[in-house]
Amino acid sequence: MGSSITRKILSEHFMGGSLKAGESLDIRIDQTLTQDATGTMAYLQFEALGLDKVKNELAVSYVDHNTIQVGFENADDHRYLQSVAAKKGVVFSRPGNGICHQVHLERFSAPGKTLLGSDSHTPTCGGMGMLAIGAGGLDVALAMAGVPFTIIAPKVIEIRLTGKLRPFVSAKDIILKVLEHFTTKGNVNTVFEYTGEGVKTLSVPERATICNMGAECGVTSSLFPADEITREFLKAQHREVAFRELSADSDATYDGLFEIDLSTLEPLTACPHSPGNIMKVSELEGKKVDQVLIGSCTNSSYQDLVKVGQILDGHHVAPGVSLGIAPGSREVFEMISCDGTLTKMIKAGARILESACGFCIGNHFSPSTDGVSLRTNNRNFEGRSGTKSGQVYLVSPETAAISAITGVFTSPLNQDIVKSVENINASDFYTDDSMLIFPPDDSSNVEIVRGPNIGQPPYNTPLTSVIAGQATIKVGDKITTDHIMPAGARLKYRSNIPLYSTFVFEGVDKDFSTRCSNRRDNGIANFIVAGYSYGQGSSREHAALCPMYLGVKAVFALSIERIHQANLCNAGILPLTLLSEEDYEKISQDDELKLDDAINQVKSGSLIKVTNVTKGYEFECKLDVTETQRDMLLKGGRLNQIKESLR
Ligand code: MIC
Ligand code: SF4
Repeated sequence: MGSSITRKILSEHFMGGSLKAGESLDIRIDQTLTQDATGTMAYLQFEALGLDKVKNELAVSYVDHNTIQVGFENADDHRYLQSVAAKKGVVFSRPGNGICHQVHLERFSAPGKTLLGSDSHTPTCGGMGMLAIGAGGLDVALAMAGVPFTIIAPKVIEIRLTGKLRPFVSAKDIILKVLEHFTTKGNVNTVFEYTGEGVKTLSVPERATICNMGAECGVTSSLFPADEITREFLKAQHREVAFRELSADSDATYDGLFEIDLSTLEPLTACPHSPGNIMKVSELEGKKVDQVLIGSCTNSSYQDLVKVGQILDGHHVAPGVSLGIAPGSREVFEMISCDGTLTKMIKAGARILESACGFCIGNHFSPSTDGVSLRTNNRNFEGRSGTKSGQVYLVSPETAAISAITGVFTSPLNQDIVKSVENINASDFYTDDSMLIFPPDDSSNVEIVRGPNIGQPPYNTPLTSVIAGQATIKVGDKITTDHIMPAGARLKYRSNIPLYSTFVFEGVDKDFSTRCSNRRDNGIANFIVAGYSYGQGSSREHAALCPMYLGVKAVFALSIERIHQANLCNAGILPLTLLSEEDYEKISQDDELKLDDAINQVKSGSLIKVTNVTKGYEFECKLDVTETQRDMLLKGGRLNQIKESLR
């Protein structure tokens, strides 16, 4: 029986457990990446492990999320990150060098390697044939310490591409098609592996766009083969030496198949407020647009921006539209500035933004009240843009650029303003690594700089035998980590857990945090009750660390997304799955819930008995965790567990 690429990479990195889908598997991590918003906590946790240097092949620390620097906090974080990188043997990518996933794809990705990143879009490098996985900061800190990473061995779904995209239809439309089919729910512990003749028609950056947004389906990763196109990309990046061919065996077996004929695709959009709400752009034709934003780790490659330049050339942004463009990396920025693309953009009236996450994380460029914003990024969760009533639609760069000119939703296929676009694949990138700082061999004189924004990683207490408390909040389905732990204006508090905690569930229930801390201070445990797909979206472990700080002891949900489930366990919060929708319906907010004999229940079983004291009944829920997670839950989290093992 032949192997998929996923199985091949997993076997090469096998460190323990089982490769059988659904079972716990430990793998070796070759490369790690962090970004500043999750990175400060990851390095504080790495420091807490007490190691002199990182132990994995390559660790890179990027600064791309918090580059706004209003107040001292972001700059404090940057200084800490730069100094701790030098001390611990980590490559530091300075602010301005670009978005982590774009820069990593360009400068470090390599076929057949594993990459663990403290950002949910780490799978972007799957476009290079790399098994790239997003995780919480602590898991990345442990990977830097050489500790194997535990996953649930994934199912592998084949996504077979046939045909060729028509001009004006792009990679973004492929992944939106995938999202339409698979939706944002129910794809945990799965890898999407792309096969078929259509693969050969896609460049590495296009493949990366597709892998990037697999994260929105909730999969562990997405993967393309490494072929001649990959070799050409690496050669153009002056890194052909990193190339290795990688393909699935001809008789490889998969756990499912989805076929897409690329030649039949048309421009698509994800409507508010979920990347899974897919419609054809043509169905919205003529709807007024207020804002257009092009960039983010999904669509900011040289190839994307050259197409945008071609569309904007000789035209002007409509009077009712504000257009912002953020090149994904300094390399892309420099290239578009030399080839005339940037001039076309400026002449068209575009506002040129820094090579950073910026608008995507709600750091700036929030739309007006009820404003319609067309964006090329990957997430359109309610409020993420910084405007609760903002209507964010996710589209391709082609759709975004043409709609910026017309001022209304315009399918690039149904217009005669721009006759053609050419797909330009650079054969020689302007590689310049001068914004990467490589760590010194001898770091004994390096001082780690800690400004007042740099706090300490929080610790939980070991599990107690009785956990008695209240359902402090009850929420519905698809609660994202943006709901739990807002970013945007609050992002600068990532390194200060006590302060950041005051904003937990801010946009959902602004009194949540006060209610929680009051109960915690009175010895009452807090519980969160939720529907399906709780914790979807980002890898931010703050969505577990801050609730932990507020005294949340368990989450009861109909299902919990992979990275968030791991973050909850790392924080020592019980991730409990409700067995039926009826069980979910029966619990009301503020009900008193009690877990008796919790230590023995967690030690021994997968089913946990809970009493609803207020309503006077008992129910069971599932504790679906690995043995390591069970142990960390007992010890009050991963940091306690690991520190004990290092003693
Ligand atoms: C996101 O796109 O939601 C983020 C911001 O990049 C997060 C990481 C974070 O919250 O810092 C992610 O995707 O993991
Ligand atoms: Fe940055 Fe947005 Fe990509 Fe997250 S999704 S890494 S915020 S560009």
